[in-house]
Amino acid sequence: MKFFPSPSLSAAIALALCPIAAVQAQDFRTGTVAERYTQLCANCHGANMEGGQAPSMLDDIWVYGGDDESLARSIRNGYPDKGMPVWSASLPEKEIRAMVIYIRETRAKYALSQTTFEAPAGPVTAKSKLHNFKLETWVDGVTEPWSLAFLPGNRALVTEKRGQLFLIENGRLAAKPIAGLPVVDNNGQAGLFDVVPHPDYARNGWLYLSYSDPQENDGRKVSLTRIIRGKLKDGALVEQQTIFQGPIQYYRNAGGVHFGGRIAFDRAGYLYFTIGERGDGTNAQDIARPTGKVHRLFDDGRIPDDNPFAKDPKADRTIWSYGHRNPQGLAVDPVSGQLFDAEHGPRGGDEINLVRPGRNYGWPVITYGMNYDGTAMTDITAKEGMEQPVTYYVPSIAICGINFYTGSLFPKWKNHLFAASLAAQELRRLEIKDGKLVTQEVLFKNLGRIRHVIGGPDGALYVLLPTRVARMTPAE
Ligand SMILES: [Ca+2]
Repeated sequence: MKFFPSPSLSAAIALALCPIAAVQAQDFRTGTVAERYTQLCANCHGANMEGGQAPSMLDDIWVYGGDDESLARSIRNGYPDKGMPVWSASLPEKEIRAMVIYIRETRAKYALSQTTFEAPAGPVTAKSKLHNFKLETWVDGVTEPWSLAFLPGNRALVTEKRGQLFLIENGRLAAKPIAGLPVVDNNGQAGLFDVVPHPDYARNGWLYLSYSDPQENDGRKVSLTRIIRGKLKDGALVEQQTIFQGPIQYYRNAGGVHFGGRIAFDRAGYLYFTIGERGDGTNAQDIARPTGKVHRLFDDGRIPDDNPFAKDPKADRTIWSYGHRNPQGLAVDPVSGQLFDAEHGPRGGDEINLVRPGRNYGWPVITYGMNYDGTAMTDITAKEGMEQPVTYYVPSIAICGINFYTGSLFPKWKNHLFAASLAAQELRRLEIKDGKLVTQEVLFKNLGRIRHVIGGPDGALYVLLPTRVARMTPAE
């Protein structure tokens, strides 16, 4: 961190401005991180981190290092000879971690305030590192689209979170939704989620859907992510079968949060899907429960014998991996065959993970985030026996759908991972090699919350915005 880069500033002056003795006598274990910043840091670093007696934390000049560990060390140990107090005695480690997250958030907000983004009504043309591209509306008039699936014959299906499935034929949205869908809990974060065709759809016609299934338990309205499959016939979903339904005791309050809901098939034809921890992190660490997990089944719902907990009588045998918070992205690398998830973290700490069988992804024991209300959660970001993410986002971008690009319109993007984000309204491109992040870039942002991104059979990339599906094609 860069405290007092000018050695000419005397310690005596700094001490007078930042009364070390007074602040260190207090205990700062309660309150939000923003309140703590105002109490302890604003006097020297400025009300908005713009600097004052101590340097700005908004620019990119760091005398003592600007990475997370350097920031934490500077807060912990201070630079008493330069007037920066030692905070280790009065701030627990988790509060120091929360302050690092808060500095990251404030820097990101400031960077955004210094940038102007056009929000044009018509097509957008943009430059990026490997390809320039045009983004234009493909299908308009959808409400909170959650997923998109391409079918043979210039057809596609789009789910709306509110519980409707629409056919798109030759780029035209059908007037009426597909009939015969199950009743969906669409309150809060609940709704109709993914639609994915069977890898052999052309032969068998199976479509897989995930949704929040409403039930009653002890007179309470509850819901949980359920997986079904069915076939399209005469504008209706027929021959419906349940592929996965969790035990009623693990259903949680209807509406509510963290349903997961993404589906993916791997190259061998296994079906994977995600269920979020329903707002209770302890669920994610309990392998008896389906919540906070990635699951693996055969395409007809049978449980493979070689699932990691298939022989454990106390476990939910469908579990593939655990310790997940709210995974709304799931995709298989077309080159390595490896499975990746993207999950919403708390405030700061969204993750992309390489998902391996039986592994523990750490939530809520380890996280790079803090509580939404700005109180500290933990300083533990790594632990033996728990997996580290491929990459994480502080501040959170609210990462959502992910997909690898396998088309040919953008040859330099082939096999790269694309990630949608809701809060930051960004589309990201990531290069991942051997499970490690090589590089990533933001392709565009501020056209609205992005729920998902998927390549089409024409090689274009399709992006789900709040009321439309946009199509990305190469531009000069
Ligand atoms: Ca994790």
